[in-house]
Amino acid sequence: RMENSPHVALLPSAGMGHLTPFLRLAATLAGRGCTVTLVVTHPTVSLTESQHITHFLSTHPQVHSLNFHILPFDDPITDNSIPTDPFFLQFEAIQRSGHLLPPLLSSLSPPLSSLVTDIMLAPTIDPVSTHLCLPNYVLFTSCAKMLALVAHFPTVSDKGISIDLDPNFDIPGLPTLPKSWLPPPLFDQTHIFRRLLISNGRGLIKAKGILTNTFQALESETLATLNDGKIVSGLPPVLAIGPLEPYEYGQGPWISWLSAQPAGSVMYVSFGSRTALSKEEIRELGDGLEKSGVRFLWVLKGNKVDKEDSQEIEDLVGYDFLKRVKNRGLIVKDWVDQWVILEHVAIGGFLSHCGWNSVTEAAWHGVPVLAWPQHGDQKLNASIVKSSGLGLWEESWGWGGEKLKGEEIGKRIREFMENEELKKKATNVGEEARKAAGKGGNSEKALIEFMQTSKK
Ligand code: BUP
Repeated sequence: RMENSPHVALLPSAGMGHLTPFLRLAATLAGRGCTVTLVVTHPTVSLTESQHITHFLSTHPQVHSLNFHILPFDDPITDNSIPTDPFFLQFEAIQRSGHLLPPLLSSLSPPLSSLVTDIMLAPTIDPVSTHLCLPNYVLFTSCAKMLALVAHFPTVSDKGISIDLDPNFDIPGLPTLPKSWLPPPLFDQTHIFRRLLISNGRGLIKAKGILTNTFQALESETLATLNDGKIVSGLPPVLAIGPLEPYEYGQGPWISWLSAQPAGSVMYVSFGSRTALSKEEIRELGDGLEKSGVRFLWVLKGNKVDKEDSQEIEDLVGYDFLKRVKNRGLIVKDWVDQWVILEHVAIGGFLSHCGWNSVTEAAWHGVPVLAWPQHGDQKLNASIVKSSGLGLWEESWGWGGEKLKGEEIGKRIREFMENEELKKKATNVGEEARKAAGKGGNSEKALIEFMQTSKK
């Protein structure tokens, strides 16, 4: 342990998109001599989360863990015909259990120096950190543009500004956004996502600092505006510390298949850990991949929550399809190590929902992204993919692919995989990403700054 090193407790919320950056930061801080405690929420929504936490703790014996048993919660607003997203319910359940944290956290030894918490805990953590006299840092797991939206949105709500009529949306100090880029539940006054986003925005301002998994070269304008106090006055300093790197590299049967494919020939297809396409969307995407003529590695999900995902690949895509593409496509349903896949020389592109972790991972490896946002922050993320040169985003595809046909998908995939100009631009983004996180880079400096202020 480093002399005078800080003891940092990390509190992730729910879903792999939130957990992954927390585990990466935990390993990074522990590797740099900090004492680290991971607060483990019970129960988790997905099996993947609990498996990753167990595995992480067993391979990082130097990281301590603290069990946090949350109180069960059912959304009273839920209309039975539209079940609320189980991850949203979990965010709210964690927020409602915040009062259980002070006795747990104050029992730790050596005493804590700071907390690093997920944005979804922001409203609940302020009384906790005040009570324990501990500085709280938010680790924001999406892009800086989404952070700007979260910081600004309470003002929209306070002023009763209607966002329904104007086709555009303004965040002070930033270029106007088309309203269609915002997460759709923001337009529903009663939606749990809107309620959470507003309370998170109010909580955010009380943090000591905000760490984000992005890097200067990717979002310099937004980061500067956030730190100028233009978006909301009193916003704590925003430190870009990304892209966060993995703590281990997994293997799987897919590796031998990938290794048999020519360099740059394979399209990796994944919509992240919490998006399951409908049966029709799966059929059209399969048709598109087939028509594109390119090789592909497709991570398929049949259900939002893995515990409820029991369908076989063949049931989802059909036996005939599997037979037709067997020489150039591999479809998997198990968890894969996406980082290792993106790193592989056979990969030439990534058809992605643009979850923020996926974007930062593609950026690191300089893999061109064909953006196909599905919900939440993903259009904002896709806009960065496009503006940075990391990839292409066909905006007319909208959210998901309700009306999209295989023909169109296939044509785009083929054009995208042949785009040499894009490959060069994505390679440049990769160089910037690795420079930022590497020794002496902006992100490394910001991380050291965080560790030093945490020590005091
Ligand atoms: Br699926 C899958 N293997 O099989 P995002 C995902 N991942 O390593 P999401 C795997 O999970 P949110 C798999 O590399 C990334 O680190 C992937 O996070 C990894 O999207 C993470 O990309 C997924 O942010 O989360 O899952 O939709 O909605 O919170 O953005």
